[in-house]
Amino acid sequence: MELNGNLKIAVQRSGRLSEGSLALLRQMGLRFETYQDRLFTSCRNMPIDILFLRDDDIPEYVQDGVADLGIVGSNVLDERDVNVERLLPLDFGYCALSIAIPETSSYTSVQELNGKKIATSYPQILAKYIKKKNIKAEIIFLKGCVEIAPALKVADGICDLVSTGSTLRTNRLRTIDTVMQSQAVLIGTEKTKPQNRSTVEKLILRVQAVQDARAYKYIMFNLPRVALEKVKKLVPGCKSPTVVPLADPDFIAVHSVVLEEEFWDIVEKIRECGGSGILVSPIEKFIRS
Ligand code: PRT
Ligand code: ZN
Repeated sequence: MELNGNLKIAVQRSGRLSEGSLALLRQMGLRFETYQDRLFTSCRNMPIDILFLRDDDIPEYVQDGVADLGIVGSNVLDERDVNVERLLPLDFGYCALSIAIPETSSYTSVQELNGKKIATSYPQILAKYIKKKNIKAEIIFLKGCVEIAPALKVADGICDLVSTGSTLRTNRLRTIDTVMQSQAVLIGTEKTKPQNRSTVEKLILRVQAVQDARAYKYIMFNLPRVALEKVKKLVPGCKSPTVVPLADPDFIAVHSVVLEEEFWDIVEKIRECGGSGILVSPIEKFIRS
């Protein structure tokens, strides 16, 4: 890799976070090509290089300032003692680090693993957790295939990442406790060169714009003019809703943005106020301030 002054972003080369990471970078306006087995690529439209790494290596690369930004699961960060800045949760790569036992086990609480063996790839997180819960268990460190440890009698339970739960079911295991929830996060470092700091700040704003665009919907509807004061409070938008006159002087059109999660409640209230012809569309980018 050439040692240029370009800002560097580290993403997982091939795995569960790769697709979401590349999609986010593209939505942030970065233009680049990727090919299998490529270790890095340069953006066509910005002085930025993307490094493709094992997810486990990303925190150290960022800590050491080799990469300025990185995308990695918070589970990996919590397991390591690394000095990086957690900039933003990224709303993908969701999973839970859970403790599971054989389906046939009679245990009903994690306390019953006291004095037993738990296999995991996350020994640091697990050690802290069982200490907090006052459980003394032997932690068996396995790099992978943790789910087969109980069947092989290597451990009584496991502590592993779960997303759909199908791996647990296939291996006849059931969750008994959840240690942490995890998602992909954007990380940065104080080691970023001064000339790259403003680009890092711009990129963070772009991530927020992409996330806000996903979180909000654009909404338009017709409303009896008399209902405006009531409806203004329902759809305040950024400053206040846009109000457009209609040919019929008793009616107006109202445009605003609403949070996706509040959307249905708001629509019901708009209808109660006499709103009709409600149109909703996705937002491509949303720069709030
Ligand atoms: O090669 P590299 O080291 O980069 O990849 P990796 O194999 O170490 O990581 P990868 O791609 O498996 O996971 C990368 C990150 O994705 C993790 O650090 C988590 O932050 C996140 N993530 C989200 C997951 C899962 N969901 C997940 N389900 N990581 C792993 N799993 C595994 C889990 O360990 C278990 O084996 O998937 C299985 C369970 O999945 P379900 O769907 O059957 O419950
Ligand atoms: Zn890994």
